[in-house]
Amino acid sequence: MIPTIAEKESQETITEEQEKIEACADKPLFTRYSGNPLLIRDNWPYPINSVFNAGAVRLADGDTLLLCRVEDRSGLSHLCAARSANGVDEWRIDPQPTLMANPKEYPEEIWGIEDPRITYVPELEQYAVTYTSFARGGPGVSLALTKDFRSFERYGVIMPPEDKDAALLPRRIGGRWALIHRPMTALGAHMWISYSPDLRHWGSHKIILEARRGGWWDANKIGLCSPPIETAKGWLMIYHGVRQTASGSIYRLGLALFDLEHPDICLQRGDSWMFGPEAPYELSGDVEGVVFPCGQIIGTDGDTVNLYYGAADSSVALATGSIRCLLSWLGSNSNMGAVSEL
Ligand code: BMA
Repeated sequence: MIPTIAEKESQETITEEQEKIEACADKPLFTRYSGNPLLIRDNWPYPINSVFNAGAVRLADGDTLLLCRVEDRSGLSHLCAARSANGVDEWRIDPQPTLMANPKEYPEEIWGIEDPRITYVPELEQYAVTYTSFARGGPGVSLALTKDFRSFERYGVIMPPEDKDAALLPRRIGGRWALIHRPMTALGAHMWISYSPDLRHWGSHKIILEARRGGWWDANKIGLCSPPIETAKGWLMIYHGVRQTASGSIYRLGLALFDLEHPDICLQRGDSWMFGPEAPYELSGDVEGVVFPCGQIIGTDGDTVNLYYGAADSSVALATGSIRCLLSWLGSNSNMGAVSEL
């Protein structure tokens, strides 16, 4: 039987998609930008020790904004925005810190603020910035809302110490806001989800992904990297796993997929890590052997992922991947049996 035009077109689309997925097999999941590192201490308009672990977002005017963690020469961190038209070079860096710790009003920020993640929330028409506030009692999760990265409405601590690596989902799930975060408990450092009606009161806490044990690359300590990516197949989460070795920790990246309407349900988790410290700027710096993304920008094709990551706690670098390839890799490299090993 001769296929109708509609059948033929849909067949062609399926074949094209299949070809694109097959093309993933020959490529690394993330490719480093040849001009890495993107931002280093010497680029800064004022004296600092280091710049790393930046949140990322595309602004309404098309600019890429990186909200960088900047460690000053006292050792404490603040956040500073860098903007660029192409997300790669010609960065315009705020001449002064964009968001400073304010320990007078927020004592939990006494030892600085670190590692921001940015989520644009259409319902609020604002960006939600979740960051680590370094209190005497340890790191906690704080939240601030902003429209323009110039003025911020602080909500203060939303998860008390010890907790970090948090990002808000961009929309309510079942009527409630959802936050992914990483408290430390007697059981270890696992990823949790919590829900809130108003971004201030949080409950219904639940573990969504456990650090594995023993010899695994992600044994003992994991945490969300950049904010979850919403795909047709689920929330795609890039997370870091820490391997403790005799000569220090290695921070590498893994992938997991969670149900769209039930983000506490893990659908797939990669067995192996898919990106780790290899380049010279990742292997040497203030903390060697660290890749630590806090943000990504999805390309206008809906598939390209520009992942911005801190390298060795000393610079900001960029690597590019494809959502299609990440999902296809997960499909053939995941083992749900490894999720619960506690
Ligand atoms: C983590 C965080 C990150 C840092 C990493 C490696 O615990 O503090 O900010 O990049 O350690 O030092």
